[in-house]
Amino acid sequence: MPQKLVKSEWEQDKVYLIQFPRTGCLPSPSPYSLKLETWLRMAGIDYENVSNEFKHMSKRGQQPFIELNGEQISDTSIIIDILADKVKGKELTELSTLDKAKEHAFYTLIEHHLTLLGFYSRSQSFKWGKRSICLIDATLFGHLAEILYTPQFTKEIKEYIETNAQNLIAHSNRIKVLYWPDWEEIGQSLKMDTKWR
Ligand SMILES: N[C@@H](CCC(=O)N[C@@H](CS)C(=O)NCC(=O)O)C(=O)O
Repeated sequence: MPQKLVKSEWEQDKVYLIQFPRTGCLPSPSPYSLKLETWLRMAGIDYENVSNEFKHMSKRGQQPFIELNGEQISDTSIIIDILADKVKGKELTELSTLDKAKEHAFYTLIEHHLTLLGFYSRSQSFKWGKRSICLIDATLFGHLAEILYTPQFTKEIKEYIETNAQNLIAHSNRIKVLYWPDWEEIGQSLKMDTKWR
């Protein structure tokens, strides 16, 4: 049975990003939402945020998900794959098969084993196309922001990053400045429709 749409009145080709409400520390408490919204901004895709009010979940029982042309699509990897194909040739360059394989390996490792692999991959100078840079950067940022910009219950992980991976801190800060100029405003107002460019 098709899912009931959260956004029942929608515009053709507009991406509706359904995710948790904003929080004071960072735009989303979910690394996957932060990853996806960062990626949408990097890819130059026009989207509108919709709060899930802590109750609307995808058919997988998770958030974030998108609604596009009356259809729900869940899982950030699938969403990004579909949307990347739509904007191919515009903002994101196509990859060779070998680069796709490398991208997939690193992406999966970051997504599932987070930081160490992230540290490693960012310290190498791969000549990847913009498409994989966006995906890996957004994924890494989504996960790292949850550690770097929030109070932690234990200090070990943040201390480890500060001691061993200043490059990653600089990298996250750069993404924050470039793609999240509305970060402070979001934290203060908790608005989902702030202007960022
Ligand atoms: N693989 C999914 C992961 C999404 C995910 O784990 N979302 C969490 C929030 S960070 C969630 O909705 N959890 C609710 C639950 O699993 O009950 C994706 O990439 O979208």
